[in-house]
Amino acid sequence: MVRKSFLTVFVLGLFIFVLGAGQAAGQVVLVDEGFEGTYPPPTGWATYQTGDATDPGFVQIDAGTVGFNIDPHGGTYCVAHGDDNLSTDAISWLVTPQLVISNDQFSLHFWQADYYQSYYQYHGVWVSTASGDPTSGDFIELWTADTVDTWNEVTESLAAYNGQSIYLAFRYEGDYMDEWYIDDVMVDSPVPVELMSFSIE
Ligand SMILES: [Ca+2]
Ligand SMILES: [Ca+2]
Ligand SMILES: [Ca+2]
Repeated sequence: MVRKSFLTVFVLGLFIFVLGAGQAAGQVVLVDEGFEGTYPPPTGWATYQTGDATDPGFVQIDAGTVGFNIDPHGGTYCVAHGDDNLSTDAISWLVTPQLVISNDQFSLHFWQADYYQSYYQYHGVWVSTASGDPTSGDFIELWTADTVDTWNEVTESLAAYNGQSIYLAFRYEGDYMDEWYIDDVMVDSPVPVELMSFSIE
């Protein structure tokens, strides 16, 4: 029994050592965007408005921006779509740079909140394996949900896109509907694939 306990501790220690070393070496961060830099939009990102012609689209705001009601989640700035009173529905896109998804552990994480929260019409994240321009018609819906007026994190697996190059896009729709706030967007693969099947005998 003594020998077995020793072996267990030794193997467990080795496992933790390998896992610790592996995480540092294996993490891949494709997007880490807090919208603190110049806008519009961050380098490699793009915005599109495919609905009402006067839609201002996603804008960068801080805690003092007139007409907005939620402070950024991290840092000084975030992006938001306002409750603009237009003639027809806004259809607004905030598109990431092209991302190479090289294993099945990648996921999207972002923080979100809304204001005038009972006026929800549509918030979504769309994905394209072809063009990053929404007018090409290549984007399909990856995620959609209403939210609340306190910051909350969304995590969505990108495992289905392993081996592909993709664009992700935040999509807002509405005419004098809610305000949608987005901050601290990450696309990463925190754990290398080869360690996921490691087991202790
Ligand atoms: Ca920020
Ligand atoms: Ca209107
Ligand atoms: Ca809501």
